[in-house]
Order: sequence, then C-alpha cells, then structure tokens
Amino acid sequence: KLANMVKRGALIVLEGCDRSGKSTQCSNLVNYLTAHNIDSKLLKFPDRTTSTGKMINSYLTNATELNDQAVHLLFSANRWEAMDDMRSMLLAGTTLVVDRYVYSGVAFTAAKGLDMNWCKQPDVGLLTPDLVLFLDLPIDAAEQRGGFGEERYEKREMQIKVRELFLQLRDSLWQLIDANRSMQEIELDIRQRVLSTVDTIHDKPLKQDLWT
Ligand code: NYM
Ligand code: MG
Repeated sequence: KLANMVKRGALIVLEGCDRSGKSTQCSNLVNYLTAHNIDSKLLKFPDRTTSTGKMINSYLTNATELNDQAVHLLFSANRWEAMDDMRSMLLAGTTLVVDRYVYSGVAFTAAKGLDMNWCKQPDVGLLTPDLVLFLDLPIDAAEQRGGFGEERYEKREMQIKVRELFLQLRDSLWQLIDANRSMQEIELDIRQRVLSTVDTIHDKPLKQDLWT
C-alpha cells in the first residue's frame, strides 16, 4: 500500500535540568540531520508562542502567580494542543527533535512537593517518544556554566530535586548522556544514538499511549 511506503519520523526527546546544554544540542542535531537529508524539525516545550504558552511564560518570568496544580495543567495543555500536528508530521516522515517533554512536566512540579502520580495523569495518552536522551550534568558544573538565570525554578536547591526526580522517571526509552564533556563530544554521542533510532524505526507503529 502506498501509505506504507512513507517511513515515519522518529520522536526524539532531549531532557535535562536547566543549563544542561539541551537547547544547543537540539539545534545542532537538527542542523546535522537536515544536512544529511533526514527530514527533521525542532520543537520546544513549553511552546511560549501559543495562548497557554503565554500564560506559562508570564508565570516563569514571575510576572504572574498561579496555583501549582493550575500551572502544571497548563504545561500539559501546551503539549496536548501540539499533538495533532506532531502526529501528522511524524506520519509524513519528519523526525521531531523535542526540547523538553513530559519528564520535565513531572519532575518540576513534583519537585515542589506534589504527588508524582498525580503529576503524570494529565499527560497520559500523549505521543510516546522513540528515544529520550537525558543530558546529565552535575549541578556544580551547571552553575559554572554562567549560573542559572532569573526565571522561576532556576535555583540550586530546586535543580537538585528536579534531577533526582528526573532519575526516578527513567524508563526503557531513556539513555543517559554524560553532559560534563566538551560540546563536540556530546554532540557526536547524541548523533550516533539518534541515527541508530532513526534507522531502526522501520515499521514500528507510532504509539500514543504514554504512561498507560
Ligand atoms: N517546565 C518545562 C515545567 O515546569 N514543566 C514542563 O512541563 C516543562 C516542559 O519550564 N525551568 C519548566 C522547566 C524550565 C522552564 O523551560 C522553561 P525552558 O526550556 O528553560 O524554556
Ligand atoms: Mg531555562
């Protein structure tokens, strides 16, 4: 069948604490894939351009206050509103490189003391990644990279808790990347893992059953 001739794209997620180098690595990866004729696109959560994203942005920049549960649900809604487009792009053969996903959603809210299982519920049924790369950087090294910014959550104590929670969320999709190396070494490492995932996607169905 004609529909089966298009190989779907891979859903690749990069996760990590603030200052772990995710954003740089995500854009380098997409540039590399594009240069090698692998159709790919960079996405980022939160997507601050949508109406939920604007509310999230105003919360993160301390312009507004929101209840912890409410902002958690906004982060999740910000993902849900992207799902239809993401599914279409993946099925059309585009590999998506996603800067943060549900793991950030759970780790950051649970670090405030909310129940982890409660935190997972709104994301149940989202697209399941093919690969999650966790860029692991010791907090001290992250701080040496110019320190955390001004946004909410960018504090040492918070980041330590977030990292612990991230590690509790590790599942079979995860691969740990030692982010305490040169940018180039990390980039090569990530590239190899992503290429082998893209190569082995074959006719694996795209799943939308996260945390079910
Ligand atoms: N964050 C990100 C959450 O608290 N929940 C989420 O669901 C997501 C996707 O927002 N400190 C936090 C993590 C970051 C902050 O992300 C903004 P970024 O990548 O710094 O723009
Ligand atoms: Mg940040």
